[in-house]
Amino acid sequence: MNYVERVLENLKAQNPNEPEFHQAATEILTTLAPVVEKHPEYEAAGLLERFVEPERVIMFRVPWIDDSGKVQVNKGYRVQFNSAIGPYKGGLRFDPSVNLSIIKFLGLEQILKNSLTGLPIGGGKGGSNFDPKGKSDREIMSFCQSFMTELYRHIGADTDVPAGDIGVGGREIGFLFGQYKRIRDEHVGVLTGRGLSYGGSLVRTEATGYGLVYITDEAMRVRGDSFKGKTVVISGSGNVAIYACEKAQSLGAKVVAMYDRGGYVYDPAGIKLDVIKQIKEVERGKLKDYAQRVSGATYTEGCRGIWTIPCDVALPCATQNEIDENSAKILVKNGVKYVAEGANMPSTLEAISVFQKGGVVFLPAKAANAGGVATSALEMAQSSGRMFWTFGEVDKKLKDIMVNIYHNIDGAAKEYGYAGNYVMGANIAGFIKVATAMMSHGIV
Ligand code: NDP
Ligand code: 2IT
Repeated sequence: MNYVERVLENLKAQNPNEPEFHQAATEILTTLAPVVEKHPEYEAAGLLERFVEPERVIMFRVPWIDDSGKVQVNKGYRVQFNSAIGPYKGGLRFDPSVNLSIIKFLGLEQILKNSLTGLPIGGGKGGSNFDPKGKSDREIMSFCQSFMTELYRHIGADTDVPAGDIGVGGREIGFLFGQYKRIRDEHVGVLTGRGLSYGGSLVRTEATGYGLVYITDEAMRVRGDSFKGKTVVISGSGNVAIYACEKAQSLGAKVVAMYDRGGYVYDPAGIKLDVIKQIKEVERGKLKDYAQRVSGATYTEGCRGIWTIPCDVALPCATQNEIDENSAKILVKNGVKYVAEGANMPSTLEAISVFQKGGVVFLPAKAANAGGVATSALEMAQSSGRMFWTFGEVDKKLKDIMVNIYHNIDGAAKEYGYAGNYVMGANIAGFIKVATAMMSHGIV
């Protein structure tokens, strides 16, 4: 067994019942074999063993009282995975599916993603199994205040800076920030994705979706191609999906389908994004209503069917493992040319292999959705400098970062003899910076 195989085997034995963590670690570690072969000093320094072990895992009780007066208890998590290149940075996810395995997979991915941005941010992730669906604003506030009453002691503007993810948007960040400020008596950039009136950055709301389209557009540009006239399918209808749709449409693409947890809408004339925004952002409603409001659109219960719609570009922007091997085969058979991951780990390992064998340009999450956390780092810079950049300034920096990431992962893939394999390129390029920093720090 080689070094990578031993570390992976040990990880699985020591962390049983964490399938998502195993999946992310397998994808990453297997691609790092050529790097550790080239650098035998990494094995001597136990580098991979340290890389896959979080620096700190915090788990806590989150008690709160619902509108009927009943006491509710949720689980809270923050995994501070790696601070070699900067303070821990990564989102908070509030979703009933959240468990330690999911937070650890997200944290591990975040280390390499944050490295790829080129900005000084380490990797972390957190969240709760709290379900925001159907809760009143008062209940959301009560939960967020209780969550922060424990979390505040572990985070800080130079220590660990959380942000949003599934189920955590501007409303939740506001309540979390208010409670942090009240307890600590500090108005600092301890969370990103803040409102513009209290230190947030322009473009942060749009950043992940816009960034996803910018990097895909660059992959197209170098191939003499563009979004113009392309048929696009986007899964999800949350923050990432909505702004990916907005930017793809502005570049001349036709987005024909989106989904939420209930099912998918197919609109052959092109999705009316103002209707989606009204339903999902304003009403916090269900996509099912779209078909009632837009003639010519159809709604189908269930999610997977969305991948049977023929498209040139697929942008999975909802959640992990939403594209399995079978869906990947259907997409390839229908002629998909580009798959770029807006969500974290939306493709199973088998699906990735189908895309790569099928000649699809496949841009993995840690590169493709890095625009969100990159803009978070720009928000941190503005907070520290107590100044604000214009929309155009932040948008230009975001675009430059995404274009750089494309060329960085493309270059790393070529350097190691895997031209066009952006899974290899992203893992290798992201890892080398973190490994170099860890080697400088000694055994810590
Ligand atoms: P949101 O909560 O805003 O939206 C999530 C969307 O995905 C919603 O439409 C939701 O449906 C749908 N969804 C969630 N879980 C499921 C599921 N199990 N089955 C089907 N649909 C589901 O989250 P974001 O847009 O912020 O995040 C989406 C993805 O992007 C996640 O993987 C996240 O980790 C990743 N990401 C987010 C970044 C950010 O800046 N926000 C940055 C980088 C990655 P419904 O509307 O019914 O709730
Ligand atoms: O997965 C992600 O990169 C995010 N949810 C955004 C993290 C951040 O700190 O902005």
